[in-house]
Amino acid sequence: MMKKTLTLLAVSALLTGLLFEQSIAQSHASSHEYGSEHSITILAEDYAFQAPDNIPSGWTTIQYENQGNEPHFLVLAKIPDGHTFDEYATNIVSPFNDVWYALRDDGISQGEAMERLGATLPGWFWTVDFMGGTGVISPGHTSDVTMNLEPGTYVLECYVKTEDGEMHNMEGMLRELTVTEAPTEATAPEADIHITLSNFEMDVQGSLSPGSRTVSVHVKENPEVGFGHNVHVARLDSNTDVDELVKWMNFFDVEGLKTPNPSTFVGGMHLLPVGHTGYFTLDLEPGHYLFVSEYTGHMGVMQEVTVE
Ligand SMILES: [Cu+2]
Repeated sequence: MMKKTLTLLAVSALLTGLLFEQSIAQSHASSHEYGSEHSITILAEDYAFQAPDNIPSGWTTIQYENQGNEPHFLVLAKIPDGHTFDEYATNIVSPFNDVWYALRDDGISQGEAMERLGATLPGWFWTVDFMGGTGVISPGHTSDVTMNLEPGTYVLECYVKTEDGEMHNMEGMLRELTVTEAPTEATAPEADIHITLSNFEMDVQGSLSPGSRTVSVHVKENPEVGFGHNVHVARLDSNTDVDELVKWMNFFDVEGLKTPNPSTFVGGMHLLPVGHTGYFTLDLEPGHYLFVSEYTGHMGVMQEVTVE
């Protein structure tokens, strides 16, 4: 009996040693190979994010799972030095909500809404760096996005609206994330579809055939007025009204970004700074897709794509 126990211990020690060596070999390999990744999971619920509080800086893959019954996205906003998460909630999210209520309840025009935002947002809002995130993701869907995150204090946010027209960030989808100085050794993934966003065009190039794709999104320029360009990927079916879908993408439209989602949203990349590149994965099936920007889609920053 004693001998058997010892033998088992010896085998177990040997296995542990082997596994230990293997894990060293693996972490060594994954740190240096092209395309290695550091990934975290963020869950979206109605209406909260489940997410870590601290993550390392550098290339980060976020597996974003929408476990709610409503569409959700993820915005990563990097707060400028000297400002805090609480200030972001009070001085930025609240004025947006006030202007949204004026659009919804008082019928002000989109032009008036922009003017009011200009008058009520603090000057430092325009120095917030939007560092990516996901496109709108349908309930039950998952999206992987990869961005290069600099150290700092970030806000995780979703401002899709409920059926009653309440913004999700006001309902609880607003959370602080600290990106620490410690770097990951992950590198950028290799893309097989390339999107370039400029004024006012969305250029989509690459392997638009069925399969698992990695899409790069590069922001070449941003309009002087507004918030910039992002990418949302909607799968179209035979009765999807593309004009209505583009209208839905506009936050400032009274019916815009309001639950329920008018189409199945399967991926995308949220606002990035000019000159930056982010990545997202996409499982393409034969059919029709619309790649569309939220704030600038109705100005032409979109492309319909057919996968044969
Ligand atoms: Cu949401």
